[in-house]
Amino acid sequence: MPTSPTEPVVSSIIPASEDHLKKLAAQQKSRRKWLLVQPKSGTSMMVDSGTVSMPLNLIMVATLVGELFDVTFIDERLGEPMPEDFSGYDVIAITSRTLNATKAYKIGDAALKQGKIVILGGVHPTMLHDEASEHCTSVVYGEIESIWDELASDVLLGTMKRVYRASALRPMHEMMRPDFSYALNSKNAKKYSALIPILATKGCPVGCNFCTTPTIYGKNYRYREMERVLEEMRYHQDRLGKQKVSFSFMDDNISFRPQYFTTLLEEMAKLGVRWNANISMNFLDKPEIAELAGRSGCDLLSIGFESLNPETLKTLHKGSNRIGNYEKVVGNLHRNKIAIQGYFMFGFDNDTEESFQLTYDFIMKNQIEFPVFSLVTPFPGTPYFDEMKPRIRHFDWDKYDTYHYMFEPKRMSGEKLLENFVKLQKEVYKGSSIMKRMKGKPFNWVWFVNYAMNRFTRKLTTDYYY
Ligand code: B12
Ligand code: SF4
Repeated sequence: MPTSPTEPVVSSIIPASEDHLKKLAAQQKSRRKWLLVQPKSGTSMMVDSGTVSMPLNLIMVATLVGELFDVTFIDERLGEPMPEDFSGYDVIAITSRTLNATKAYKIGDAALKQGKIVILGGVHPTMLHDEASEHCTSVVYGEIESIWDELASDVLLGTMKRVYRASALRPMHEMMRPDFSYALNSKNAKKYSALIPILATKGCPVGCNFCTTPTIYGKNYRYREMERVLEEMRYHQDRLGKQKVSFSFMDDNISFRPQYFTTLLEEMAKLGVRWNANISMNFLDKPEIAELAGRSGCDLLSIGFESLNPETLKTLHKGSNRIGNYEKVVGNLHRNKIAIQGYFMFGFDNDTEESFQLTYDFIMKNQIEFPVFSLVTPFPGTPYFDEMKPRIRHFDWDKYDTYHYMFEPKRMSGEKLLENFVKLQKEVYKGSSIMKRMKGKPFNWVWFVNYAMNRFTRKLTTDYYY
């Protein structure tokens, strides 16, 4: 059972200066050794298999840690084995989302038994720090950058606290360029997607009730100095010796500040890069924005349409989505050759069989290139989780991957929900539907995704989702 979040210990110490930390580290007999771990989840679905994206979160942790300590980086998703013996390390630091929390805890337990300092960070330990504390020495609440000085100083002095939580977030313009060598030096680095993860902004004030971002960062929206983002892009162009480098923005909602966003696009157009991002649709109904996005090298935008049911949208508090705008947004993007990864969720209390038909019709009519279907999943720490807790069928974190049946909706049985869910996916990804949806689209990786989804959905049954 999950524990509910309680007020954590707020870090109050005066932060040590960078110079002071460097001196402290230099005084130690040998540099402390950190093992940074990206665990693989236990889910049976296609989440951590095949090509995976480079884990920007852990790369950013490594970039900071590497300034003072020796770093070994293990990404289990690449098939890199976890050592059973941790004697070569002083600190084991693990990143975790809900879907790999069980695995993260197992590694934490093993390292604690061997007397190591274990640090857990990422969305899940942040949301459930009481639960996470049972499997580590310290939990880091939210981003590492805002508490790094204190954490580093405590590791050096051996005075670890149970929870590190910044009383104020650091301005994001100070963010260093992530050092990708930690990921790229792996002998299995070929399994990483060629897209380079990049971050321009953090936070999202929209406040959807199922999302962890507003809980962790509140209504806060921060952004980096534009020149730093562009400098990072130029760095990768130089490193790879080509102009057309593809970037994937990891921002929660990159377009929230229109002025910043449009200036960034104008600058990217000059650089000649390619890019994709998560975006909320609030101002994509303006044709000139879609035109600018296309001109700036955008290949694909990931949009959470969530539902075609207006009642459901109301319950999500997703004010940026207006069903009346959906077709306009899609048309604007398609006219500018931008493909759409459309996210659709099912299993809401207002869902009926008609919701599936409406979604199917919308996808087919509007030729959505890459539809992603998920089952609504209340993530711990969100208002939605608190609301749904009495009705949730299990607290098996391996199944919190948005592809498992979580609770029975009010207007249809669980069985009917899953039958329709499977049928919709098979229909959308059958050969003839792919040909209709992809007619006239450029031949690129989106076709391969459709092909892989066709193979996957052919064997799909409702059993996958229990
Ligand atoms: C971009 C993104 C994606 C991308 C890339 C993911 C990737 N490989 O990193 C894509 C589209 C592939 C994706 C997929 C999915 N995602 Co996603 N995604 C995000 C998003 C918007 C940003 C993540 C990010 O990289 N941020 C930038 C980095 C730098 O920040 P960060 O991750 O917060 O890391 C900082 C801190 O957490 C901390 N930290 C992190 N780890 C550690 C470790 C230690 C030791 C320390 C000290 C600190 C620390 O310091 C870091 C640096 O500042 C988040 C929302 C969010 N804000 O977290 C959702 C989010 C992580 N995704 C989510 C989900 C549900 C999914 C999917 C299951 C969706 C799906 N149906 O396919 C999959 C699962 C993929 C997987 N295997 O994990 C949920 C997870 C909820 C949860 N409780 O686990 C989130 C939180 C959104 C939400 N609904 O609330 N996602
Ligand atoms: S718009 Fe996206 S990032 Fe913002 S609160 Fe909603 S789900 Fe989270």
